[in-house]
Parts: sequence; C-alpha cells; structure tokens
Amino acid sequence: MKKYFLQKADENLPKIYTEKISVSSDTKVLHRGDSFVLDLGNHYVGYFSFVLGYTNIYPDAPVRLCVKFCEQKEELDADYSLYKGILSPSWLQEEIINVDSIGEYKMQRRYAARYIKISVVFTPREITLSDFVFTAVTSADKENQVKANIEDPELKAIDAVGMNTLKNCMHRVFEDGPKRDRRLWIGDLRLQALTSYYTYKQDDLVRRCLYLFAAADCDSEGFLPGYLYEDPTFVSGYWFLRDYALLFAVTLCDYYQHTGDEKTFMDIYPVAKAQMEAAHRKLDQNGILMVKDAHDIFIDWNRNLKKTTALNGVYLYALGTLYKTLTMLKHEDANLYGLRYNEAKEAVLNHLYNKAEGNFANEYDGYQTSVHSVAWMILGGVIEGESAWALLQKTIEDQNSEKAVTPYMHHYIAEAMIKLGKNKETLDYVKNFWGLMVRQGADTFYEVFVPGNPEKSPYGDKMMNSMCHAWSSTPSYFIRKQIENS
Ligand code: RAM
Repeated sequence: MKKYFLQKADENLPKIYTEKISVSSDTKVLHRGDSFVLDLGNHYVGYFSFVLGYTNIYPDAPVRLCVKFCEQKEELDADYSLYKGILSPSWLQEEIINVDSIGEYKMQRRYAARYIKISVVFTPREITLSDFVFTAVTSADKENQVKANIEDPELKAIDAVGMNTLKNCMHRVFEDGPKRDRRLWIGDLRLQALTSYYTYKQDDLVRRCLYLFAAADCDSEGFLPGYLYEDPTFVSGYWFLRDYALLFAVTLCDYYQHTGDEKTFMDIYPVAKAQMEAAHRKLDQNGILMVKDAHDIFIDWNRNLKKTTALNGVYLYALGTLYKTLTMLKHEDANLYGLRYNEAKEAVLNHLYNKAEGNFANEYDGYQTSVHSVAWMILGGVIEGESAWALLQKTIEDQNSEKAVTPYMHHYIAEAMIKLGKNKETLDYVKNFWGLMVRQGADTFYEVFVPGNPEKSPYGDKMMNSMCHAWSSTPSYFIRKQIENS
C-alpha cells in the first residue's frame, strides 16, 4: 500500500510558479564593514541573486559577504550569535558566502523574507553590488484563486494577509512555515486545506498531502506521526501526536465534503479508521481518552496546559465528523462512530464536566480551567447554546484560566464560536486577534502571537519563531465562508 500511496502523492505533485521580484536599488559601492538593507516590499519565499562588480581594481581575493534574510524588520539588527533557544540555530537565515569572481551570483538555498541585509565582511578592493533579484516561488496558482467580494475594508486587509500567508506556505506540500520547519504537519495541513477550499482551491495539493500521510509509519500504538518529509525522499516523522492523528481523520472527511472525491476518501479511509481504533484502545476504565505523557498531545504551545479535556474534545469531534461523512456515503461504519460518539460523550459528561461549577475543572486536568478545554468541548458537541457561549466568554475573560498561545488554537476558538452560531462575534474575534497583527504591520500571520507579550516563543527565543505560518492563515476561511453562507 505504501508504494501505491506514494505513487498517488507523486501524481499530485504541484506545479511551482515563479515570480521575479526586482528590488529597485542603485548600484552599491562598498568597502569592508559596509552594510545595507533591501526591502522586497512584501513577504516572499524564494531564491536570491545579485551581480558582483568592482570600480577600479579587480578584486584579487574572494569577497566575503554576510547575507541575512529577515521576515520582519526587527530581525535586521538581531545578533544571531546570541540565540539561546532549543531548536537548531541553523534555521536562522544568515549565510556567510565567499564570492570568487565578478558577475552574477545565485544563492542556492530557498529563503523566506521581506528584508535582506548584506554586510561586507571582507573585500580586498572597492566592489559594487547590483541587479538584486528575488525569485519568489509558490505552488499557489494566483490566476485561479477564488474571488471574494469582501466589503468590510478591515476584513479585506485581513484576508489579503491570510492569502499571502497561505501562498507562501504552498510548495511541494503545504509547509507549516517557509522559514522553519518547512515540512508537512497534520495539524497545519487541516487548517491550510480548509483555507485552500475558499481561496486557491488547490484540492490536488490537499490530496497529495493526504496520500503522503497515508504512506507514513505509525508508532507501536498505531498513531500516525505528526509530520513527515518528502523531499528529496520520503521520510516518516518521529514525533507522534495523538490529537494530530485524530485530526487526520477529520482532514480526510473535510476533503470529501469539499470535493466529493469518494475514490480518494475510500483509498485513505482505512488509515483514518486505524487512528480511531488506536484512540479507542487508549480509553481508560471511565471511557476517557488518556494523556499519559503531555508530549504525545499538541493542542497548543501552552506549556502549562493540562490536555485531557481538550484531547477528548478532539476525539469527539473526529467521531462526529466521521459519523456525518460516512452517513453521507451510506457506509456501514457510520453506526460504529455514532455509537462510540454517544459513549464518549457520556463518559466526558460523567468524568470531565464539573456539574457543581458548570465548567470543565476536573480531576484529570488537576482542576485547571482553560479556553482550550471549553473550545474543544463545544466542538465535540458536549455543550451547546447560550450556556456554552457564556462559559466560553467567562473562560476567555478569566484571569486564572489558561489561554491560547498560537493562532492555531485561536482558530479552534473561532470555529467553536461558529458552531454556536455566533457569526458576527467570530468576525469580531478575527478582527481583534488576527486584525491586531495587521494593524501592527504584518505581511503574513505569525506562528505565535500573544498580544502584550511580543517575546513569547515556544522555543526559548523569539528569533526562532516563524513569522509566516500556515496555521495562522484561517481568517480567509472564516471571512470567505461567511460571505458564501450569507
Ligand atoms: C511547530 C511547527 C508546526 C506544528 C508543531 C506541533 O514546531 O511549526 O506548525 O504543527 O509545532
């Protein structure tokens, strides 16, 4: 099967579109120690080239340059040698290059940048640099993008940034971030695919990514890895995230619901089913999906978060989505998911819902309250209506509850609002949260955004944060879906 899945993934390899972004700049006359900055005018992903020349005397030794690619202006002055985070500093986009001869020089690696800073580390003579070209690449087909008539200027601006974010994360696969980690993750894929259905509508890329995960190697418990690599060769990932594995099943169902492509759904359904079975085997004596190690569950980059309630919300959400999809398909497994959904919901009401307080402060999660628990309980269909809305609002405002760190989690809060029928409030939420990034000058939406805490990083150093992150592109989904439905 693996061979078949990989072959199907190959058949859906997207075309890569290129666009030359010419950087208007005069020829720079330079000496040792000089530096300057180029502004591309927007965030792009691609390749950089320039022309080296000289004024009077031919440079009789290589010219050593430091070229730094920055997604944001603040990065220009950051000293990468001071980086103290937990991920490899080799992600930081800074190169020392030795240019041996005059003429065009093409840098080989792909970069994500709005700004490029070039410093002359060493030159034997006075040199010139000119003809700066950035060749942007993406698999998003701009010509065929879905048109949307967004009247509200604020939403229009937010949508444009969402579209740009998604475009810059679309390559051979839906990458999470073009600066880092540059790979396919399930959690990111689900949100990218949702946004793609309303924007670039590149269902073949979604299909490719689904087949790639279908080919991945599960852990000893039967769960898919959270991520994988596919270039230059397919390598299954090493971190197994159970909520992501469940969301794989949801992503497949979303795909069927948006495309009607039954063939692909049925091809991959056994893999999705295996995820649900793996989860079913992990229910404890109370019927609760266990969190043995918080590292096995993502939910959000909030290190304090207790995750049992949210994970069970994801489980219910996956069961409910499969039930709905398989019912549409008149598939015999629909009943199984219907049954399991009812059982799981009852278990949650008995063991995770705190009847006395009317919230989800429970023993499993050390009586912690979090927006994550509430949002996922809404999405899982455990609570609904005005009381669910009131609890969500209360938890968002509560100083002591755990809050969302990533736009990924904010997406699910907004999705929970939509589920409660709060369409206007959802768009207000989009304006408040994602809109704030736009008001602060974002060209693309960030991996992590905590208003009032700009230094926040899951990796111990803000320098490592990705400032164009696909899971943050979903305002375009919310905005366009509402227009479609109105
Ligand atoms: C980050 C990645 C990705 C996410 C994982 C869990 O490191 O950038 O977006 O899915 O964490």
